[in-house]
Amino acid sequence: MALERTLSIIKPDAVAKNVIGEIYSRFEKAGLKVVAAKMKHLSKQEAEGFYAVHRERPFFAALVEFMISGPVMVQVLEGEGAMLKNRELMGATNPKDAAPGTIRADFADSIDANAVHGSDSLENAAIEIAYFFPATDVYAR
Ligand code: IDP
Repeated sequence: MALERTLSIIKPDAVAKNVIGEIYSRFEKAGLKVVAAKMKHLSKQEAEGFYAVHRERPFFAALVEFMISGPVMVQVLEGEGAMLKNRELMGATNPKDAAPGTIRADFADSIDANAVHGSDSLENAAIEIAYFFPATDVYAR
């Protein structure tokens, strides 16, 4: 497996629940390293830009409103197979379908407020990392 980087966001619901540390602990136990991180309250424009691929979906407006409802924690995770490993830790988009022990099964309340974002391909990971972090703010560890 190759060393990869992926973008993760702890969404406003999970930040409000005060489980940033619990989620970071899952990353670390799975062998993923945090190589960049910042807390940020997204503007409407930033959230719309980040989720631009979903612009035509019926849930787009609600998704943007949710993502700007409070601060988020944005991080770059690095590790062997980091993109898929993070997706496995997250669980299915709808927490009702998420496997037991996944982040969404344990911390998410609904498909709208589902605790975490994770890049779904390496191509998107590169785009999403660059959306939030200049290359100089991502650290080799
Ligand atoms: P993912 O976050 O598991 O990759 P995507 O399909 O990329 O899922 O959708 C992005 C986000 O949009 C989801 O995390 C969820 O918050 C929201 N979303 C997706 N599908 C629905 C839906 O059917 N209703 C409401 N919100 C949705």
